[in-house]
Amino acid sequence: QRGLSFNVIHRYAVVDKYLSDLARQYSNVQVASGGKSVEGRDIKYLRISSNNFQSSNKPVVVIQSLLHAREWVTLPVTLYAIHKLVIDVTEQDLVRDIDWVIIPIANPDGYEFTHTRTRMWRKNRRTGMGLCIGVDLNRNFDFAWGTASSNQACSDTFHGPRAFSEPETQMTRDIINRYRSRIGLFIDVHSFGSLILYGYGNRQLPPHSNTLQQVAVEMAKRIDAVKWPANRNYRVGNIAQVLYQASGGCSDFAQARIGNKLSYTYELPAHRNLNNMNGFLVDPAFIRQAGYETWEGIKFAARYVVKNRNLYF
Ligand code: 0X9
Ligand code: ZN
Repeated sequence: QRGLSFNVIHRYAVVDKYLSDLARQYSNVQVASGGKSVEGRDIKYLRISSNNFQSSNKPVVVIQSLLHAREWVTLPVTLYAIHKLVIDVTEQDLVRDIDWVIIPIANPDGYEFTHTRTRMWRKNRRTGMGLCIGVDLNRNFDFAWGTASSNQACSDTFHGPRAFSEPETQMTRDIINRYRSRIGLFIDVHSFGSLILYGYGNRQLPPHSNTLQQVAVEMAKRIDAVKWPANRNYRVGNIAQVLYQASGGCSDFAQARIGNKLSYTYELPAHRNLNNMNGFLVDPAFIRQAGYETWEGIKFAARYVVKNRNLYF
């Protein structure tokens, strides 16, 4: 198994087959379906564990990408993590001390639609709301739902008819709830903006926001140290303070459920100095780089969890 190449952004079917192949070839990898999307695609995720995942008591790190369909560069970040945890394992402690849940394509219908029809599609592909299609999955989680989002189906930030109305958000919710007591770190990967954000999207700060801030600052340092092609200048902070108010966010729901542990929304950098180019487009030369440099940050937070596990578990 040589893994997937890092010179293109792979389609759903390619990733789907890859996950199944890994589970067949590596005894520490399980593939599962979290359920079906609106259009009936399986939402697959991996569990990586050196012992039996279910009966293990190691901390769990969850990484998710492509909740927003057009944010293509987020996919190689999770694929790179899988590569370093399964195929090219150079840092054994990461698989010895941690169990991993990785959801590469959280919004498969929207993602395929960006390949076949509309490159800048963001939402899922929910129909039945009149002329407009799609719910913004990152406004559909049950945290302050409906307070800083749109009730208009045509809006790109439409929160849906109710919290967790969508199978895609139910899937992530169920994973969070199932492993809640063991999740030490939850990362929802988005693009773009070079940001590491923590809760909450309504300006309220979690009680351990100092820890969230300090760990994120260290993650950003690790990423910035890679310097390709220049320092990334990652910024860190509360979502509402650094970016804007937003309700129903995935990482906010995760944060509320996992208590004093770590939950972040990552906004990856645009692929290069874009100036007036569109930041969602991906330069092939940046694909591997995005995976590599983001992994530097994730590793820091994952090891922080292991080091401090007595505080959490
Ligand atoms: O607006 C969003 O959903 C995210 N930015 S993006 O450009 N990828 O759309 C940021 C969401 C962070 N908010 C919460 N987690 N509440
Ligand atoms: Zn996004």
